[in-house]
Amino acid sequence: MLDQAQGNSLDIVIMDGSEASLFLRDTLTIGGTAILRGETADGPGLGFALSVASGLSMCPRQLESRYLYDRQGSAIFDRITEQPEYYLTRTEAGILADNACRIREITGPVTLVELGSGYSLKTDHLLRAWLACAPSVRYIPVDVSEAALCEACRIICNLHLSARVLGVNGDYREAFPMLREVSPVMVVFLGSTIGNFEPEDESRFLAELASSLSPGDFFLLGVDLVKEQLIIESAYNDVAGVTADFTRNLFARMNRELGSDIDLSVVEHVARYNPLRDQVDIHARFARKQIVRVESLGKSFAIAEGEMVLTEISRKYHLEACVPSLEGFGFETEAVFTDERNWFALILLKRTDSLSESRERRT
Ligand code: SAH
Ligand code: AVI
Repeated sequence: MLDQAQGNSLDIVIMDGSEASLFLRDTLTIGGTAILRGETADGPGLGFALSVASGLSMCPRQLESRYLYDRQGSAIFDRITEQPEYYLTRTEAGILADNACRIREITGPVTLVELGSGYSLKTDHLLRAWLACAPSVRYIPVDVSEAALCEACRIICNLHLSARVLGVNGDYREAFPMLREVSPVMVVFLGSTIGNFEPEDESRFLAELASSLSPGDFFLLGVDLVKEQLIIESAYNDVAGVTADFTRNLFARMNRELGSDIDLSVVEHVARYNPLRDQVDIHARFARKQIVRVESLGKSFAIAEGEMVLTEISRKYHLEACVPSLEGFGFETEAVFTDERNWFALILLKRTDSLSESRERRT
């Protein structure tokens, strides 16, 4: 499939092993912008159907949060970031604006690989800092949301003509094998998106990331810090109801893609902070009984009146615990940047020379 963007041309190709690696080298050395559609991209395949069927069979029922981000979901998330109650994006953007040049001083001219990049809006602070020091920058955004990824690549290639951009449309892990090839690299994971993982998934992710990086590579991680309950809860219960639309969109997506016929007016958004677990639990509460049909699998699920389906968790962090825990995966801390209220932190880590020592420290 060939998609023509204004300015640079935007090739959309299907990723496959050795071809992908050649393509990667070409795009990043010769220049231009391209998107690789990975095997885990959300195509018309069975992925969403299987995930919904598996999640609705659980007790209690829970859905995978990556499916919140189709075209509509990414656009709604973008509106969430503009809500007055949602302090995360604004605060992290301020920290990046203040510290991007310092980060570039520490890392040198590394390739930037961004996981869950969305529209890459905050990343512009990093791209500008990189371009202030060198004529070009290599940037690899990775996202399951094809719509957000394509839009981001278009904007960046129009804004920064010398940037070499390769979008990877798929799961975060799909980019891990290419990290060695593009080293020296800084993996960027912003927005506190790491907080959307269950703790055991977070540990697996960090271990895999550390072993995919080469010694001396960098990892820039954004984390939302524990703070007053009311401030956190308000961020997930904005008055305009945009976060509620975000939750509801997961079920609208089932109607669009799975052949279900859910009455969206009965789906209520419930977001509560659990201070014992330092996390926001986001549920869809069904005000009336509904049958969720997954046509391609020939399965139906009866959701009872008042039943809650977990759609997402958002964990919050204590710096004092988070930094040593990250170091236990094979990173050393280069710098920690926060805002004046200490609401959010950007942690700059470097992959240590050996992983075995850190594994021992972790166990
Ligand atoms: N980094 C941006 C966007 C955060 S929203 C910011 O800080 O504002 C989370 C992003 O991660 C979305 O764009 C979503 O599509 C993407 N995402 C969620 N799960 C993913 C997964 N498993 N693999 C790749 N991308 C994922
Ligand atoms: C992407 N992620 C970090 C957001 C968060 O704050 O956990 C997702 C979100 N869900 C509802 N509002 C925002």
